[in-house]
Amino acid sequence: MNIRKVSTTPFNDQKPGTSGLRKRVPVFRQAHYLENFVQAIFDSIEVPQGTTLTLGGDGRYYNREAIQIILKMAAANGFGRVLVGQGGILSTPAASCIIRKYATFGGIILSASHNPGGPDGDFGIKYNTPNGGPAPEKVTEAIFARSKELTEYRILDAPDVALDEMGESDLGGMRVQVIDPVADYAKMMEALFDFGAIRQLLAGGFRLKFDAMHAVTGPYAQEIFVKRLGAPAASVMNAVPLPDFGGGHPDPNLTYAHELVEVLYGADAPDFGAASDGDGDRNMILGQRFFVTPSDSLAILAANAQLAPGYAQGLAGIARSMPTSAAADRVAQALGIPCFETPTGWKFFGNLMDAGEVTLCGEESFGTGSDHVREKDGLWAVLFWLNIVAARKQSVEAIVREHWAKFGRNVYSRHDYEGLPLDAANGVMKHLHDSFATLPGTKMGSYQVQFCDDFSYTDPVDGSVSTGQGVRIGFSDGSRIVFRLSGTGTEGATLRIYLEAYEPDVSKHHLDAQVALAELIEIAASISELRERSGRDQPTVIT
Ligand code: VG1
Ligand code: CO
Repeated sequence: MNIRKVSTTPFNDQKPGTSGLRKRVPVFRQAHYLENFVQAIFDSIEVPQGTTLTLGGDGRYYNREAIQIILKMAAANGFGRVLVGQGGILSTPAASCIIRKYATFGGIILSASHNPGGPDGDFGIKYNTPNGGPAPEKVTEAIFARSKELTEYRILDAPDVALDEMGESDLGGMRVQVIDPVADYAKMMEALFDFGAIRQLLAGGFRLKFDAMHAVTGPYAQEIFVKRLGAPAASVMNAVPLPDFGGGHPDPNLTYAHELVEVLYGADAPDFGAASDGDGDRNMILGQRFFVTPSDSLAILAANAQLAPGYAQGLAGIARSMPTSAAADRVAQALGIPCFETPTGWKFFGNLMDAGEVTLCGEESFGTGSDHVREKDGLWAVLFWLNIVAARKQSVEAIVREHWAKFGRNVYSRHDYEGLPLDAANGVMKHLHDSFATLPGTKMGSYQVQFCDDFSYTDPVDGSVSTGQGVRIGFSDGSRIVFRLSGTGTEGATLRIYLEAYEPDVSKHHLDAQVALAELIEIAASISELRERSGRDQPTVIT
């Protein structure tokens, strides 16, 4: 066995963000860049000799090269076995499923999620712990600290491993097991949902359209929707994963999934539409000419959970990220179960799920999931919705409207300002902080500011504290504006403005969210001085 110790110097920018380290492909392709970060992971997690690692990615540009490097580094760092998805592919929720099912010593997932791919696109890497979830902050901080002091990394000198056929091979004494990326995951979905009822729904003429956006979920969707549930092959569009996602932006929202949106809002629209992102953990749910806000989706799944076999015994609790609307809180209250509010990012849900405190989790950013894995899960959410539609025999729109009639509507929207100069974005956040003393009590149109703060979270399980998680402006009627800077972008800054107003009056539930939130949108612009500071008067993306 020929292990090479390669001298290196640290990079100073390997700080993981909301979900792992994300950089442009050319950054990752610099000599030693990926290797340094992988060595920093291995050094921080103290790999037990001979243990097993899960490895896979969303198939984006540079996935294959990175997998080969990581395999050789795993062999040189004492792993005894690596489970790697065929072709180097594993969706994020499937990777979480594999880590848990085979009790591996965590896993490395290669993805920049919804960010575009290609030679000049984005690439990303993150470590998931043995519970299957994204490493918590104390682990990512240790990785970052280690990355700043590395002087060498270890890698095996060996030819590349064949990844396209399933089976086992030897790599310098370490076993490489190429596994089916879909089978274990599909089996798990079958155990959670009523496939018989969904099959019947589809056989009865209910039409489904799923957009895989040329990203990782194509093969998963074909296996589950077409093969196991009997949907026509044409139900899955953009089903072939491509390293550059066909030049698209694999983010399942009304802006970037416009191809699907046009179908669902067109003449002869199908009954149900859905899309997932680059790595398969996000979901967008559409009815015929109807969009389900992710915050509402979480609340509706919670309210109807007992209709799915996997959740028939009820929910222990619900957790949502802070900027997600309080629609789920109302359901939790009605069910008499706890509801937790965590910072943005799935890594904050892990402890709550491990402790058995919550069953369902969700984020406004098209992320929903449960304790079946420790990641958000796009296809899981789609199947959950199909299960509910099959059981209730109602359209998506009817289910949402009934929900609003019962619980009231948390009217919600997020406005993203992408690619802002760093100075302008930081200036907006500083200005908001500087206004904390004067804002409370201020009247603005029909609203009055009740409180403002910068959200901080104390994990109820391990007591760890996370500060600076977003500026909240709360109004006396329960409406809310939240300002946050994105932690997943790779260029400039992205400012996210989250807007929420509660509307109990059914006669106003038909209003478009942008109309219903118009006054709050203006207030957000004025208290942040966003237009003056950035020169922008329109968001890049509205969800
Ligand atoms: C965004 C979302 C956040 C999500 C994260 C990772 O982070 O807002 O809710 O957990 O992406 O999702 P940020 O810091 O850019 O707001 V994914 O599908 O990109 O792994
Ligand atoms: Co994702």
